[in-house]
Amino acid sequence: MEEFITVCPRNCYSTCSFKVQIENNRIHRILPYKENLATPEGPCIKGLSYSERAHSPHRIIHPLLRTADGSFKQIDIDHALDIIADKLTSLKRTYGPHCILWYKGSGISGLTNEIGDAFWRSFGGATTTYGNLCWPAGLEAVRLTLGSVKHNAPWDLENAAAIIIWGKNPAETNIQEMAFIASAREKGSRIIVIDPRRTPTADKADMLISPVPGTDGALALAIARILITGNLTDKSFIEKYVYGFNEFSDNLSITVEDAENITGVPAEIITEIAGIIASGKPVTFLPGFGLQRHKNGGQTIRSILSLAILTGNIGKPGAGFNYANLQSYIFDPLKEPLSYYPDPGKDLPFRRVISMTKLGRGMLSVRNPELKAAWIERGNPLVQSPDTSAVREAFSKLEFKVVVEQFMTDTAMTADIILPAKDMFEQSDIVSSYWSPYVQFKPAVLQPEGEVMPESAIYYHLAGRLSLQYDSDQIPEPGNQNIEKWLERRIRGFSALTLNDLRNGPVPVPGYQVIAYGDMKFETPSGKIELFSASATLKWGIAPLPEYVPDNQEDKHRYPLIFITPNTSSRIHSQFGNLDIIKSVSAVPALEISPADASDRNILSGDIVKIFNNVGEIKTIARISNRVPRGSVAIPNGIWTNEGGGVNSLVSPEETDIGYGAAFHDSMVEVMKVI
Ligand SMILES: Nc1nc2c(c(=O)[nH]1)N[C@H]1C(S)=C(S)[C@@H](COP(=O)(O)OP(=O)(O)OC[C@H]3O[C@@H](n4cnc5c(=O)[nH]c(N)nc54)[C@H](O)[C@@H]3O)O[C@H]1N2
Ligand SMILES: Nc1nc2c(c(=O)[nH]1)N[C@H]1C(S)=C(S)[C@@H](COP(=O)(O)OP(=O)(O)OC[C@H]3O[C@@H](n4cnc5c(=O)[nH]c(N)nc54)[C@H](O)[C@@H]3O)O[C@H]1N2
Ligand SMILES: [Mo]
Repeated sequence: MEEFITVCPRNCYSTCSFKVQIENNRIHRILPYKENLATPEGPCIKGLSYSERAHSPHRIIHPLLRTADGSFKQIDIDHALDIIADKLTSLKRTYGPHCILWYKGSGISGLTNEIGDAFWRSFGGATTTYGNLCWPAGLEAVRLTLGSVKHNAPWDLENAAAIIIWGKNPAETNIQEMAFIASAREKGSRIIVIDPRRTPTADKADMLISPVPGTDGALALAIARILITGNLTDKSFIEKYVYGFNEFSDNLSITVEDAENITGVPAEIITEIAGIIASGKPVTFLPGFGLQRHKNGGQTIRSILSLAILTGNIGKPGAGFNYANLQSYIFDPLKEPLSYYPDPGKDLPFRRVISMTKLGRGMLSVRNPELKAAWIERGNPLVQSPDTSAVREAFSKLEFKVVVEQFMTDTAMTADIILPAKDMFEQSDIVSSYWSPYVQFKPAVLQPEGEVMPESAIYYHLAGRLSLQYDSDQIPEPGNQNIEKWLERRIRGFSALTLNDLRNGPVPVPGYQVIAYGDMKFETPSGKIELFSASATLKWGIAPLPEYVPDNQEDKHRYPLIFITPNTSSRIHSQFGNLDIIKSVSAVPALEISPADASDRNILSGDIVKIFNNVGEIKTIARISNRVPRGSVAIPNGIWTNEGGGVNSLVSPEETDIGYGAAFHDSMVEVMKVI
C-alpha cells in the first residue's frame, strides 16, 4: 500500500489537503493531513466520498456515440477522436473556427486546464464565454476599493473580537472555517450572521439578522451613517488611508428608519450591529459569494466593505474583509480580469465571447458565423446556467456537441460524443486556493480507468490529427511524466516554488501576507482605499460611491416569492449528488417554504408543488420550514433534473452590476400545490 499527500481540486474555499492510501489501483482510505494549517481536520463528506466517486460503476469510462435512434453506443477512443477531428476540420473549413463554442466550467481546478486554451488557440480560435457564474461582482467590488483581493490567513479569525458572517454559509460551504469561528467564539468573540435564511452557520452564532434578500446595501449604508453621525469611526485610519471619505459621508441618505422599511430588520437591531462593529475591535467580516448574486451585488459588497474601512478594520490581526484571498491564486487569469472580460477591439483576436450568464440566448443570437458545435468540459451548463430552456434550445440547434464528462449529467445527455473525463487521482496537477495560503501538488496516484484520457492527452491526439502548429510547451505529450515536466516548466519563474517542494506537501505562496494589507499598500489609482472610485464609473457605469440600488423585481404581484438557490453541504454544485454515500446522508431535495407562505397556499410538507414564473417551471416536494423567512423560498442549486431539480429553469439571465456575474438570487416565483 502506498500513501500520498494530495489536494482536493474542487471549486471550494477550503482546498483541503489530505492523505490518500492506494492499494492495487484502488483508493483504500482517505485521511487528514494535519500540516495544512487551514484544513488540519481533513476533507468534508464529499472528500471522503472520493473512494466511491473514482471507482463508481456509473462513471463513464469509454467514449459514447449518439446513434440514429438517440441512444448512446460505446466506441473506442481512436474512433471517437477520428470522428471529432473530421467534424472539427469540416466545420472550420465551412464556417470558420468561431462556429464552435468552447465552454469550460469550474468542475476541477489545476494548471493543466490551460492546455485546453492552448489547443483552441492553435486551432485558430473559438467562441468562448466571458464573465463567471460564481463570484465576480464581489471580486470587482473589492478590487475597485482595495486594489487587490486578499485577506488574512484563515487561522487569524481566532483573533477577532467580532465576526460578521454576511451572506456566507461556511457551515456548509467552507466547514474548515467553522473550526476557527468556534475557537474565536470560545475566546469571547461575538458571532453575527446576516442571512435571510436560518442557516446551519446561524445555528452556531450569537445573533441572526435576516434582511429581505437583495437589501443588504441599504442595511450597510444605514450602519455607515450611524457610525459617522455617532462619531464611531476610526478617524486617523480614514485620514491616512482612505480616499473619498467626505464625498461618501455627504452622500449617506439612508436613515435607520429607511433601512428598517427596506430590509425588514428592526431599527434597534441595526443600531445594535453598528455598536458591535464600532466597539468590537478587531472585527472580521466574512461576506459570501451568495450575497452578491444580485443585480446590485457589486454595490452591495462595496457598501458592506465601507463598514470595515470606516472602523479601521483593514490590515490588522483579527480584522479584515474576507471575500476571497487571491494571494495564492497566482496562476489564474482571474487576477487579470481583462482577459476574462470583453473589450471590443482589444479582445484576444482568436476568440469571440458570449456572456456566461446569458449563455443560452447568447448562443442563439450570435451570427457570422452562427454556432454549429460546442465542446463542453468541466461544466454542467444545462443545470448550472441561468435560463435552462434557452440553454437547452441553443444546444438542440447545434449539429455537433462533445461533452467531456465523468458521469451522465443533464449536459452529457445532450452530447453527440461523450469523452470520458479523468478523475482527480488520475493526473498530476498544481492547485491553488482562494481562501488559504497554499499552493499544492496533486499527484497522479491511480491509473486511468477504461479508456479515460486526461484532457491534455485528448488535445494532444486531436492536435496531431488536425496537424495543428503548436509549441510542446503548450500541449505536452501524453504520459504523466511529461505532464509533471510541463508543470515544472510552468511554475518556473516563481523562484521560491519548485515541484519537489510541492511534492512534500502544501507550500504557502512566496511573499504571503498572513495579515493582508499589513503594509498598508493599496494598488488603487489613488494608492489609498477608495470609498470613492472613479474607475467604478469608468469601467462599469455605476455610481463612484457605494449606493443602494433596489432590484427592480418586475411583476412581484404575480410572482411574490424570492427564490434563493444556495449551495449545500453534501454537493459542490451539480457534483456528488449521484453517489450512494452522498444520497445516504442527504435529505431528499425539497423546496423550503415558511409556514405562513405554505398555509396561504394550502401546502403541507411532502406535497408535490409547482414552482413557476415567466421563465419556466419545475415540480418538487415542499418542506415547511422556519429556516426561510416569509416571502422567500429556497432550494439548493445543483440538483439534476432527473432528481426533481433544475432550479435554473426559473432563473432569468440577468448580469450583476459589475464583473459580469449572474444575479441568480433576484428571481421571483410563485408556488402552487399540484393536485
Ligand atoms: N458544500 C459546498 N461547498 C461549496 C460549494 C458547494 O456547492 N457545496 N460551492 C463552492 C462555491 S463554487 C462557492 S461560489 C461557494 C459559495 O459559498 P457561500 O457564499 O457561502 O454559499 P451560497 O449558498 O452561495 O450563499 C451563501 C448565503 O447567501 C445567502 N444569501 C442569498 N442572498 C442573500 C442576500 O441578499 N443577503 C444576504 N445577507 N444573504 C443572502 C443565502 O441564503 C446563503 O445562505 O461555496 C463553495 N463551497
Ligand atoms: N441557481 C443557481 N445556479 C448556480 C449557482 C447558484 O448559487 N444558484 N451557483 C453558481 C456557481 S457559484 C458556480 S461555481 C456554478 C458551478 O457550475 P459548473 O461550473 O457547471 O460546476 P459543477 O456543477 O460543479 O459541474 C462540473 C462538472 O464537471 C465535471 N468534472 C469534474 N472533474 C472533471 C474533469 O477533470 N474533467 C472534466 N471534463 N469534467 C470534470 C463534473 O462531473 C461536473 O459534471 O454554478 C452556478 N449556478
Ligand atoms: Mo461558485
